Amino acid sequence: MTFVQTIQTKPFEGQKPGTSGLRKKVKVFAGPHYAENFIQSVFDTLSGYQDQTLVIGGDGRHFNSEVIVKAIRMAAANGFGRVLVGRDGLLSTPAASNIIRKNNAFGGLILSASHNPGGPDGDFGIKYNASNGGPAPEKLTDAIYARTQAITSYKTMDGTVDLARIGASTLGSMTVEVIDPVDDYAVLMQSLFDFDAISALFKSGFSMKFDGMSAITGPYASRILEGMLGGKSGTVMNGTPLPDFGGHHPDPNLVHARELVDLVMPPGGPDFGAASDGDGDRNLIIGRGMYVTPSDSLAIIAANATLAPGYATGLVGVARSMPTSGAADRVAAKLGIKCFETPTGWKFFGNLLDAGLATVCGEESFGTGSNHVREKDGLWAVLMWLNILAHRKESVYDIVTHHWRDYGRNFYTRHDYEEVESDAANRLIKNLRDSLPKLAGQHDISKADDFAYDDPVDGSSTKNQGIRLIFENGSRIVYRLSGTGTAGATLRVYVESYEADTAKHNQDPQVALAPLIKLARSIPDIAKHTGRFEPTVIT
Ligand code: G16
Repeated sequence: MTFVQTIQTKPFEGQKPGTSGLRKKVKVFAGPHYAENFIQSVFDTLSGYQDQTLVIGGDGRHFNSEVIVKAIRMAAANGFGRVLVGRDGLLSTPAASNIIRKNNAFGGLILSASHNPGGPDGDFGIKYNASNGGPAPEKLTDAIYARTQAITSYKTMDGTVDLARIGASTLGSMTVEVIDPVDDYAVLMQSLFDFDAISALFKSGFSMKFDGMSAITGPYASRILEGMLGGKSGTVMNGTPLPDFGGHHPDPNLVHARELVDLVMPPGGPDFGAASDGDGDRNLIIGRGMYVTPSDSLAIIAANATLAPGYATGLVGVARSMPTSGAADRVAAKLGIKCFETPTGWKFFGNLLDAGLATVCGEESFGTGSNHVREKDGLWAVLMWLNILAHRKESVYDIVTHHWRDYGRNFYTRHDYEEVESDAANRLIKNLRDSLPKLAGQHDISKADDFAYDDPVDGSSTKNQGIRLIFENGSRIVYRLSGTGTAGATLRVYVESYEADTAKHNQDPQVALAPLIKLARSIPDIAKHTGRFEPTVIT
């Protein structure tokens, strides 16, 4: 017999969800009651979940299984009727979103700190996704935060939970169903993409490397790319999920996916390279001699999506986060559909997707996805690219350069200043905000503002989402502080400039954007505020 236990607790400071849930160091999460307080605060903020289904899964990082078991016990003690959990507590973020939707679940708890490093000294995270499969909207995350500040107790119960065996068992009066993490996701991908054409492409000798970055996507990629599509063995590298991601930073960008980039970029490398992050929602796309920026990837996907069976009837609209380049806007204009500009954070796409206003969404932060789930989806983007490559029978390089020829090129770069002292970063942003009225008119800046978003579906308004300096020729510099870091502050500086002249398209973005980059550093005097003369990461 198992009994509900009520454990007394006290609020913790700082359990405020950021861009994508609560992210803290493992050591913080491992403190007594820390994870429990947050999970109970989520439950306390929801209503009507009695006897309903909750999906639970995580990216397998250090401390994943411990928190999965805590969450299952608390779900049972709080009155959920059923928990669906991935075997060994594993579910990629997009797969979890799919399982929530497919099973009409009440919602889900996703345990991940995404692309942040793992291991005992790394990061951990928890976020709540609602019944649409998408991250909780701000109204809900604000309410969860308020609850974390007032919580006095949480409910849990004892009992064995065996995550290793597929099948159902009970805990108290709740059913615990352990499911295969990959099955449903693989079926969904098969329904969206032309698997026959992609298989034929692999048969024709097309070569690819997918870097699982020792994170969650490995098993998904191995099953789909090597198992179902016939990519040769070894197509997937670093395909076994490890709790510390092999000591690496599972962020699929040019810096952290160096091993893949060095393999694919040179002459003689494979035809196509791709990677995904810690929890499987981000993607990196490269071809021989061509890195595809996430902003360009979104635009190219939007322009070619009808080649995939799941999108053959066309797109209703496109959405991008504000700092993402305007390349997708040009495609949308040509297609005669709307391009929405939202704040950073996938949660802002949810309403547009639910209301049928957008089909494909993307962010400069290596995230692309569609209305098939309510999260960005790394492997989806890779399969979309494979679908495009299989139908167009051109190289990645040609597809990208032809896209620039047809639409012009939005040169783009992001400079990150990581682990800057928080007060200094906040001061820099405040000074910039204060100087907005006088910036317009200087340096050919036609508009200087702090981005605000009015959600066209629920009318909610979100302010202070990034300082924008927009120049007379349409070039932009954007400043914002990351909402996903766990140490100090990360200043992100986004620089973009449009070039219609094909003869100039082959420049290195750092060269093409050099004058703007100089201005981006000098206007707020980044060096003075942060003591940094160069960014830590350039993408
Ligand atoms: C999260 C969000 C994304 C956002 C990204 C970067 O990604 O889901 O929507 O673009 O963070 O946010 P920031 O610039 O605030 O660090 P992920 O992959 O970490 O879940």
